[in-house]
Amino acid sequence: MKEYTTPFIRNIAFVSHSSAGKTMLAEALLHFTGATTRLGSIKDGSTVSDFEEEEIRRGLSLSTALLPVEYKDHKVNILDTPGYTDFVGEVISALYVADAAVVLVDAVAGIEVGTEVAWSYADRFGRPRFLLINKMDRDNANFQKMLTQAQETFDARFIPVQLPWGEGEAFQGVIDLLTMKAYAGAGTEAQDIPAELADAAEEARMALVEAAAEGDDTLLEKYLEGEELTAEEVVQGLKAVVLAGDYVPVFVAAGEKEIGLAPLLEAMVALMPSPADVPPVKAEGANGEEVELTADDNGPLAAYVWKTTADPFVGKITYFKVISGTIHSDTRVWNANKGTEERLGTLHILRGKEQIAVNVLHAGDLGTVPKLSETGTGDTLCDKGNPIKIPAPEYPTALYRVAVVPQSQADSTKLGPTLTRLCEEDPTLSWYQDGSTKQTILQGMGDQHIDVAIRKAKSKFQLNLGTAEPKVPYRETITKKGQAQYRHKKQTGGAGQFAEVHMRVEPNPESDYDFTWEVFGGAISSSFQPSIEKGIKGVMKQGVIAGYPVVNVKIAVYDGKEHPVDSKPVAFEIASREAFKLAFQNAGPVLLEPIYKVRIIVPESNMGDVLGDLNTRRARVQGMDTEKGRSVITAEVPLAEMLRYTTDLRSLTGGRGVFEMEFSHYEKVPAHLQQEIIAERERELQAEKEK
Ligand SMILES: Nc1nc2c(ncn2[C@@H]2O[C@H](COP(=O)(O)OP(=O)(O)O)[C@@H](O)[C@H]2O)c(=O)[nH]1
Ligand SMILES: [Mg+2]
Repeated sequence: MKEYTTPFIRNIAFVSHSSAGKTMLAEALLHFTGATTRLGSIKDGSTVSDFEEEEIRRGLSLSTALLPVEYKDHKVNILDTPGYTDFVGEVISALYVADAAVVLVDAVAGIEVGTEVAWSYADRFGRPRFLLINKMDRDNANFQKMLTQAQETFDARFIPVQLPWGEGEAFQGVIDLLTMKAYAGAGTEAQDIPAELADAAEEARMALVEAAAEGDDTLLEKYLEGEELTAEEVVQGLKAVVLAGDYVPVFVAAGEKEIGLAPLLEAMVALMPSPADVPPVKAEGANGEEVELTADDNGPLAAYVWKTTADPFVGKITYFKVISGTIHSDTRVWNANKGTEERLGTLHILRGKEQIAVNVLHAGDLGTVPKLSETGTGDTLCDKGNPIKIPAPEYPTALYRVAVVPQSQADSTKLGPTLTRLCEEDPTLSWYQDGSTKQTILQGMGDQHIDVAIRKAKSKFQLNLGTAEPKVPYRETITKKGQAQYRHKKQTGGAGQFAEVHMRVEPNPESDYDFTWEVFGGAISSSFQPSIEKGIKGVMKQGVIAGYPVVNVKIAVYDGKEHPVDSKPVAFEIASREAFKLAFQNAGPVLLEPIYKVRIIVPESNMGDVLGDLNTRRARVQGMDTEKGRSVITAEVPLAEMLRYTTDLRSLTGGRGVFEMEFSHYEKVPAHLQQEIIAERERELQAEKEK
């Protein structure tokens, strides 16, 4: 592949709800520009973009693919993202390194939840964007209806740059308002606009020119004085309003039918920013000072790692964007986040899974490098003499958890390292060992997300995992003062054991554990204090009433008895364990449960159902707000009621609801539920005994 310098590079993310045709459009663009000789299909699993085993199996993009399209001396790096909301992490990473986005809308299905999610992240990162009404060949495709829907849904001004030439079965090309020409099929040849569309085109052209004039004061003056703007001036003005986010230009296409490709590519090259056209990236310099980076070959080297994949067959691949400077094959770079040097081998440009070796990548370009051992997603590669850290974007917190269970002894050994490797690839996937429930928890954005991760563990790392319901990490504490004493005595035959401990416990909101020694007059030698504390801490870990860790207690040992010969540390440990359990039982023990702050966004028409459902989940609704047909509900809900909410909300709203949640605090479990949990624990203990 040719070497491309900054002005000739475009980094463009294709984003939308699943199935709007992103992958097929990218496939069509590759085919049209001669990168491939044959148009792949989703049905056959033969697209360049969806090459992973799981993607082919599901007919669905699961991760972002890089697809460089070469057109008229330019390289358009398409980032084809997944649309299914479980994989939103991939969309976030892609939009973070893209300089612009094409938001696709299915011309029949219209704007869907995935479209809105992608739109909101494009807003967050300030990405200029196109709206593309795609699949215009479908029966009942309706350009005007989609345009109106976009205007009603999004807070933006839309300006058509193209009109469809026919709709549905009659869709045969695009009317381009920049050139005022019609383009049939893929659109390599300009022809006159058909007479029946001429008036509509004239009218739309006027609106377009007016929007373009806003891009520049001198243009606006010229326009207001009634002078014609030249074709270059219209493009220049339009590029300015697009970059500023003042307008979202609207296009039409049918990727699978290869209609509208050339005019779209022309527009991407002409109207979308090169990496040098966008605002500088704010990063952190060697002494924590802020540095601003622009896509300049002569700037300091700063390459941001936005994705890594670890495949046992292909090895590790690090995806980066050269934010500033140039990067060369076979050199050494400094990983500023890890504080370590990495040796770069051959740099690559990726096209789907194909790796194309290159010697150099210029500022703004996207590339990959194999086998970096220390570098992970979110790191910055730079010069050792000029360390720079580019901040990573924020990813949503987990919404869905499962407990994973290794299927064999061999799987047990591999569990930790494999989960760690899987999670390194994906900032929205994480795992931990829950100390209180003794489960290994894998958490992510939804059931499909977790399902894919578990399948990957099996196919790539030969790790077989079963799943189980995750238990809620309850905690135990007390509500009032309580005391007890316990005598441990074993003095028949051989060496005897003797210890007696008197203990008081009380609630302690300040900290989990507080111990005081109030034994006076030598009733217990203070040398036994460590054993007594050890006994208490052991019980606190295991729990007293339902097997969950004990928190927020203040303990005082105020009296006891010892025996000159038979008192030993172990005897005091046992006595203190039992004394603590008894005192705890006397102190109004309760279970605490984690409460999460939840924010739910649903169509207004689903609001009643969603609120009704929240009522059955012991939720405390804290706010409701409706804007542009969408309702936002905020509530505090016990985690126990949220374990399968991703699936439940999907079915409540026909897939049109989204939510986010984060841990807030622990709260007392209602008494009747507490009884159930304790009973469940007793059944478990019984079952363990019988084993
Ligand atoms: N009628 C029609 N169908 C299309 C078009 N583009 C894609 N499709 C079909 O829509 C489905 C989803 O396409 P895909 O490219 O995977 O969508 P993505 O999820 O946005 O990547 C597939 O069955 C495609 O064959 C198009 O231009 N017209
Ligand atoms: Mg796709």
